Amino acid sequence: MSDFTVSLQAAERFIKENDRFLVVNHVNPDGDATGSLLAMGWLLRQLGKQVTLVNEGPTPEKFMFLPGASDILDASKADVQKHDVVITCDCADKARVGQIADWFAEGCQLLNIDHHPTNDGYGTVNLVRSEAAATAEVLYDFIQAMKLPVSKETAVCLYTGLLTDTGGFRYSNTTSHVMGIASSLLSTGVEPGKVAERVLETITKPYLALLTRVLPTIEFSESGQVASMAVSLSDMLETGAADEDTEGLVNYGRNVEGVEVGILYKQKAENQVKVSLRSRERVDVSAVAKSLGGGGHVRAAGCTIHGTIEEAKRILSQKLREAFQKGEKS
Ligand SMILES: [Mn+2]
Repeated sequence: MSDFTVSLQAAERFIKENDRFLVVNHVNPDGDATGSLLAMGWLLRQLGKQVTLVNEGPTPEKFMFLPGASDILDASKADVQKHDVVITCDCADKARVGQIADWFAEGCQLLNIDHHPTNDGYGTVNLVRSEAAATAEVLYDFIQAMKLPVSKETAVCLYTGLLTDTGGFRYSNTTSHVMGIASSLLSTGVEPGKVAERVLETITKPYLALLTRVLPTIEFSESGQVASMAVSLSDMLETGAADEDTEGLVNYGRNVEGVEVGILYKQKAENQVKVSLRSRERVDVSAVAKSLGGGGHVRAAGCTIHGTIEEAKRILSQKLREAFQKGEKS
């Protein structure tokens, strides 16, 4: 029996043996985090369980069309409810849940469902498959293993997770397994054009305002292989952009021909910079991020640097020089 099959069975027991669940995802939730959270909610309700779904902040507007999205609590506005049984979706480590950690009772039982290679196995039960394109893929396999039907509500949530974490079925994680799952989700009645329109195509005016400020900040390394852009606190404030509006900006640099690594420096506070890294085919950016206390995937990762944007740039340029040297040796 494979390790993953053992984990599937342990996860099934975890769900069957408990009745009241707190389901959470990571700070600044993306399509996979939100889709998995909601799909887990639908799965548990289908089994007659009591469910509380919570985000650290508000659910991003573009995911509000997902069935059940209006039931997700906003932890920044709700009273803390302590829970003994917790399920985390799409969180590589416990700290990724942010302030929601306050909702975990001491010694709580925790089921960790994820697909990040940097996942540190912090759960009581860990259902983690790093080859999966999305947590939604792991969750679909889990529902299949439990021999449960996939409702249309669950399907649209899972489809959104697959669609966003594969960049619209374009990234190298788009396997035949992913497409097989997508196909079976469509057969429940999911409308792919509508989902793509909502989560991939539609942009907000603050996003456009932010983009016009951030594109001119692009800088290329001497070799032309690294392209970086920066977002300051005032850029966010003056354009009225939300956190979710910075998503995808990093790809503009990475997509320039000849560029291997794209970086976005995003100032979070006077002395705190969130760094997003994307690579094309050679550099393992999850290793770079991990060496700076962050994590992620080989082609998409991130970390937080305590310092100014200029200090973060110096640290990253040193780390990337080393990563390129490693990439050339292997
Ligand atoms: Mn994910």
